[in-house]
This record gives sequence, structure tokens and C-alpha cells, in this order.
Amino acid sequence: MRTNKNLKLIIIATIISLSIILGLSLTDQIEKNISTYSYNFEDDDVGSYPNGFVGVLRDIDYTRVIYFNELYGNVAEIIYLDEPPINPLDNGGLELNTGFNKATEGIIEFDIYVESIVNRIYIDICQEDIIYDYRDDVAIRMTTKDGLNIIIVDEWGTLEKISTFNVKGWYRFRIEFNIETGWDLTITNLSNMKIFQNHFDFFHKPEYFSQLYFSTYTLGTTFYVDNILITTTQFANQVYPLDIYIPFIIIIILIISVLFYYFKISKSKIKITSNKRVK
Ligand SMILES: [Ca+2]
Ligand SMILES: [Ca+2]
Repeated sequence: MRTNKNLKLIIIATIISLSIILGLSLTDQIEKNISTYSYNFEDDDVGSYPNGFVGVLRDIDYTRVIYFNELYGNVAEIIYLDEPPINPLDNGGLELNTGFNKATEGIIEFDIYVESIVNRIYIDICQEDIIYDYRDDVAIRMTTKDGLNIIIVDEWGTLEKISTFNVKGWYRFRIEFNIETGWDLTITNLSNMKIFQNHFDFFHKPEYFSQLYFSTYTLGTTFYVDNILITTTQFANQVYPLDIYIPFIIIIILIISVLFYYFKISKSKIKITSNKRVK
């Protein structure tokens, strides 16, 4: 009888210990969840549409991989020179966009080179909006308005001029975002000189980010993109509400069942023992 009791205690202790270890390891995994997405276009065929990218309701013929030079190798060329076809779905323009896991924190970096620009190039970090809403996005524009300027949507929802740029020159953009605290933008030139660095608050607080896209809607614009690196350091809560809680619920149910079973057995034994005494 004593051996059985000890065995049960050992089993219960083991199950509880394993549950705690499992729980801790799951918590650890959630905290350290990091995803990276890297695109340098070196594995893409020249002339092809870049792998891992989509064009939403735009003609993908305006985007292809080209060989740029020894330093950059292959890059994505976004060239909008032809009149758009007569197609009600194609409202003109082009987009190069890629998705990533819904993130509440992350760093997005890329190189961009403007060959020629008419009006505007749009750079957006956004959500899976059904109706496009820029107010909770990271919105950066390269424009020809009053000179060649880089502008952003600031915390008041207005366009703010932050820097100038030159055509035919590479720039590296680094955007570090945290939906709680805002976003930091750093722009460096080809010589690795910082031409801009600042922190911005969001106009509207975003729930998450899951897309990076480049676009233009004016004929005569050509630009190149390379070395895209997206690192998301935390997944948005809405992605895994059940994934987090289900293992913990199972663990708790398991512990309660074991304890309930153990005490029920112990109680019935006491009953048997006391019955025997009466007899
Ligand atoms: Ca490249
Ligand atoms: Ca949005």
C-alpha cells in the first residue's frame, strides 16, 4: 500500500514538474519570437518578377529583376513608363509589396535608388486593410513638390518634410517600429553617412503591421529597390490568442484531474478503512 502511494506521488510530482517546464518553455518561445525576411534578389532570374512579392490590383509587368552593378548585383526595378491598359481593374500605377507575420515590433530596412521621378513614390508599412487607411501606417513619400523632398505623415496626420534626396543615388532606409511607442526613421546614403534620424509618433495607434510596399501612380517614374531586411520581434496578440492559452488550459486541466483523482482515491480508501474498523 505504501509503495503504491509513493508511486502515485512520484507520478503526480513528475506531471506537475513537466507541466511547469512546458509552460515556462512556451512562455519563453512567445517572448523570443523573431522572424526575418530577407530579399537581395540574387537568386531571382534577371527579367523575372521578384520572388516573394505581390502586386495588388496593379499590373505586375512594370516590375522585374535586373542586374544593377557589382556592388548591388540584382535589384528589383519598378518602371512605370507605358500608358496603362484600358482595364477597369487597373487604375494605373504599380506596386511592389510583400507581407510578413503580423507584428507589433520590428525593424524594416531597404535600399532605394530613384532613376527618374514624376510626382511621387510611396513607401508604406501597413496592415491588411480592406479599405486602405494610411492614418495608422508608417507613410513615407519621395516627392518632386518644391524640389526633391522626402516627406512623412506625422503625428498630426499632416505631411512633414524631413529631408531632401538626389536622383541616381542609393539611400538606405531603416524603420524601427513599436505600436506602443511610435517609429524611428534613419536614412543613410551610399557613403554610409546619416542624412536623417528622428522619432515619430503614430497619427492613429496601429494594431499591427504586416506589409511593406513601394508604389507610384505617375508615368515616367523608375526606381530600384534592394537588400530588404524585415525583422519582426514580436507577434501581434490577435494572431495567436488560442495558441498561447490552449497549452496552459490543457496543463491546468491535467493538474486538476490528477489531483482530483488522487484525492478521490485517498478519500475512498479512508472510507474503506473506516468501514473495516466499524466491522
Ligand atoms: Ca542585390
Ligand atoms: Ca492602415
